Amino acid sequence: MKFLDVLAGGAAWPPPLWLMRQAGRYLPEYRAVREKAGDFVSLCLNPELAEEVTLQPIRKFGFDAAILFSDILILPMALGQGLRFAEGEGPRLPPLEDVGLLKPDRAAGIYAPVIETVGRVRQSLPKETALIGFAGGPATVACYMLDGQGGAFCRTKRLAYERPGFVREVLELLTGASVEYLSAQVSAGADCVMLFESWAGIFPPDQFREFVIKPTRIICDELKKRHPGVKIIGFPRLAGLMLGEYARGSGVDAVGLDSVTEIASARAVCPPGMALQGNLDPLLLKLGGQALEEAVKGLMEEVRGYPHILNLGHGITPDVPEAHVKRLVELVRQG
Ligand code: 1CP
Repeated sequence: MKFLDVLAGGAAWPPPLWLMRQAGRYLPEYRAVREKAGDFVSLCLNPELAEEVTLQPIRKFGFDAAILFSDILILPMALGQGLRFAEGEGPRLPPLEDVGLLKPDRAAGIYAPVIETVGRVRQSLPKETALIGFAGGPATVACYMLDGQGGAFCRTKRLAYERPGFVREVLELLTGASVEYLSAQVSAGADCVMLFESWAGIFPPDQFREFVIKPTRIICDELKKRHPGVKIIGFPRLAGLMLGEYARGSGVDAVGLDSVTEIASARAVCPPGMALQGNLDPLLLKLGGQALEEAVKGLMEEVRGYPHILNLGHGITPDVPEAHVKRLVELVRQG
């Protein structure tokens, strides 16, 4: 599988391609299924419908990898924290006060439909298409659990200084739960996994080491012990100058780059031969035209001869025209 060969450090031309959030609201067929499911969480927990939306972008664009349709917040929900998605506003959880209220022993029973989706998707996918399982990085998931919603994560930031023991407890629980969750995905047929540490960039260096790198290291070591050879992509968004330490110290096989990180600079601080993923600005995919053409050509030149997976620097937005995605695929495939 070309995708897995690149993750293992081999260069491929043209590079493999997929897009973060490739299943989503920019696709009319997604919006139709989403309507049928009712709310977003019900869609994530319905294996038949979740399988369908996972496959939609593969059928339409022929990406090299499918990503399981779910959300990073399904894990805290399975651990017993309330979760709802406010229409047009994003997730809402009751801000966590006491780790003792979480029920890690019951989580697997609640996320079982997600694991079933993994098995179904692997059966349906073409053999040459990789299936990516995922979880949120513990620090990012903790941000949502402690603040109860996206934003500046002020409560999490304050707690990290004032009650670091509490934050550590949350992270330890999440780290263990993430190992079980990801291990179940691999056992069910995920070819590799990705850790979305989307808010890694809000932590200063010492907290970054303790809250981002350390839990990731534990997850990678344990997953590799249970599933020798399994590949893990880490996405420490906005890590800045901490990227090198993350790439060398966290145990991941590849790193996803955000759009503000220069690829040559990333290469200079990552272990030689480590696969990189990214990092086209999602706005370019919305704009299309000359700006997109030039950026894709530049990115392709930049990554030629290196192990690189072409992707965006963050998720595709709902306002992206399908024609721009088609053009991106064309530009990448023609090499
Ligand atoms: O109404 C809808 O249809 C919900 C929109 C939506 C979708 C399609 C959400 C709500 N989540 C998802 C799917 C999703 N989320 C996937 C599926 C696979 C894919 O196609 O990529 C994945 C991998 C995620 C991961 C995720 N969820 C992250 C990490 C990546 C990132 O974008 O930074 C985060 C931070 C979330 C939380 C979340 N879920 C949904 C929203 C709108 C958000 C962000 C909330 C915020 O603004 O903080």
